[in-house]
Amino acid sequence: NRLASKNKIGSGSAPVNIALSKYWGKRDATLNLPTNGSLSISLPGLGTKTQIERLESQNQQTDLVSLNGQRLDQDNAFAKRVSQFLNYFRETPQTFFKVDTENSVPTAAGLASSASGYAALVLALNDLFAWNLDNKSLSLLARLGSGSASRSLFNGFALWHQGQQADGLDSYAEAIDTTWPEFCVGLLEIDVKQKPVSSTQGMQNTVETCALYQAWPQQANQDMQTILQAIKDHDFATLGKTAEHNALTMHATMIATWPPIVYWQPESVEAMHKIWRLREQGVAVYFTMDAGPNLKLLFLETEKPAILQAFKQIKILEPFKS
Ligand code: 2P0
Repeated sequence: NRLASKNKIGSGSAPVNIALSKYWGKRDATLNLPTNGSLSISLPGLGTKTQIERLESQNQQTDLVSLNGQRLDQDNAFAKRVSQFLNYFRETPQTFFKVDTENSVPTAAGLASSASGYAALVLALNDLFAWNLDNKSLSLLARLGSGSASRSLFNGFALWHQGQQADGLDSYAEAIDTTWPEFCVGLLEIDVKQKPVSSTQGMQNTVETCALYQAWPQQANQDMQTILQAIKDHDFATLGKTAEHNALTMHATMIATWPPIVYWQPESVEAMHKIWRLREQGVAVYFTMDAGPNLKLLFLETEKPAILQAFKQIKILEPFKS
């Protein structure tokens, strides 16, 4: 019995990741198969810790899902999505789970909590059921929970292969075998409230209504290759330029969706202009943005003093060192 449980409680933790070349659009919405590959860096110290156990009581007819110490109602959107994912793993229809999730990032604010969330949940399931799965299999399973979660099993740079197969078994992420200890990411939080349009819904609307979207998959795959090479060469200028252009191209497709998806706030645009001014002054800093108003600044450790001076409220994260 492959589902024989060895451990009473399974636990797992995973970091958030920031895509340098983005995932936006699915060719299969059930399996979370993307229209293009993507590439990310994970952030140390930010992420999700999850514990899972099987509920033994016969009277228990639902999963029990908690987020940051608070039990969620059954009809809560987060709890429903977790339960739906757990349907893949029930030994019988009567098997229910207790899931406790702690996020060290604001949930659903464009800081990729679903990525670390489903990666941590898959690691917790792997522990509970004593599967001993390899990274590829863990990544495939995490992808079924949330596309970007496929990239959150790794500590450094990761590349999620688009894949070609209809069954999705070739669409998983792998670590990029390079360290770059000087590479920094700064979080510029503009607003951490729940976003108005979920990524899942937003990308679906973009695929369906945005004429510009036609150009996206090819551009994104090309950007991914350029950034992969730049990481191997430690060529920061090429990485920064390509990542920023990639993010703005993705946001252009969002804006050209109907109804329009504009995650930016006025302060987001203000910060962009500030970054462009800093670059004119010779500071090598670039930005990327996801499905929210916050900016993630990309720079090397040598620029840290200039960044701290320009952005008082920034949270600087150095990469994983090993
Ligand atoms: C990314 N985002 O590559 C892109 C950039 C947001 C903008 O992956 O429907 O939560 O769960 O597969 O992974 C966010 O989308 O979407 C995301 P689902 P997901 O990081």
